[in-house]
Amino acid sequence: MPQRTPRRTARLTIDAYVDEGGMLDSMAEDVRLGLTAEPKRLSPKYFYDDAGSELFEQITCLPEYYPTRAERALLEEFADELMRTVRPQQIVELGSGSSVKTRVLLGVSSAPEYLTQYVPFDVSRGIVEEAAERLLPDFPFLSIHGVIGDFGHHLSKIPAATGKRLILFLGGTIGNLDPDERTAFLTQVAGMLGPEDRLLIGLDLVKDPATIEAAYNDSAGVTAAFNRNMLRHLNRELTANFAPDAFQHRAFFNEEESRIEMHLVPSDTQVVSIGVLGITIKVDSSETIWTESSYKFTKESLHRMLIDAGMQLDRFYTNDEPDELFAVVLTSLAD
Ligand code: AVJ
Repeated sequence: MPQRTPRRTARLTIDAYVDEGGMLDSMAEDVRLGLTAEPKRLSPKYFYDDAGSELFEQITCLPEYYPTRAERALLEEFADELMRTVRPQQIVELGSGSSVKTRVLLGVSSAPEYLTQYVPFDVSRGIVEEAAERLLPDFPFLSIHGVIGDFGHHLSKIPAATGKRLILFLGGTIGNLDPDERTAFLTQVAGMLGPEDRLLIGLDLVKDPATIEAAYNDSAGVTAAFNRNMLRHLNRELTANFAPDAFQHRAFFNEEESRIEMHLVPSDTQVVSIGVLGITIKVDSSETIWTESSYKFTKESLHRMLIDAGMQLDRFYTNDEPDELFAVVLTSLAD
């Protein structure tokens, strides 16, 4: 049963399976595990409180941060062909956020011929409700069924399709998952697909390290603020006393692992008490707190990732000019 009374109108349903209380408990446990681990780590999902989501929106508009623009250009260029190829009855979007990009797919002229349902799946109820309010008037042929949950526990709550299903996992968020997590997640998503269904993934591509590093070290310092803001989020939710300004932002491209690593580096040893956990942790000046990995793909690593999850590549869409910045890939169950 959904945690909170489902919201229902003729064309809108929202089922919520997570609530603040539950998220706080799992946050506290995640933080205890991460900050007592070696090296210290925190999950990138804790970037996204309201202030963090706002800072991320700013990041997507930065001249150095190419992924969002590159993905949008690809969706605009190939949306018609993509939708005519798949003709989905249901579109499910994992990590839907503001659903701004999704409009490009919902807006193709052929959509009313086959598309009847959009299922935004996100951990934030507010952002799903706002997105639905904006979409419903513009797409009268569509009903929206929002599911508020987290990837790890609530994918099974996604309503069944009555026809072909197209699942979207856009924005390069797949890059945040470490290889094992990625295979486990993709295998779970593969379990939601039948032979006719498709999965569309947005992923960032390996390119010259300077271009990648610039995207995470913007001259305006927005990414640095986004990184430090995680500590403000923890201070508020877990009654901690991190001094965010005592931590430097560091983001570099680890070529061997093909990932951007974002870290918070203490300018000197920090002793932090975390009230909700009743613990005090020391972040030594020689240590860092690893806050995000953002993996970049090649065609080889993409193929390997799909094969490991029992999937196959159908279409590889990438930018011509400037070349191969980002890719949107259409995939299906392996034959
Ligand atoms: C939203 C996860 C795709 O990894 O590029 C942006 C988040 N982190 N700048 C990414 C992010 C730093 C972004 N994703």
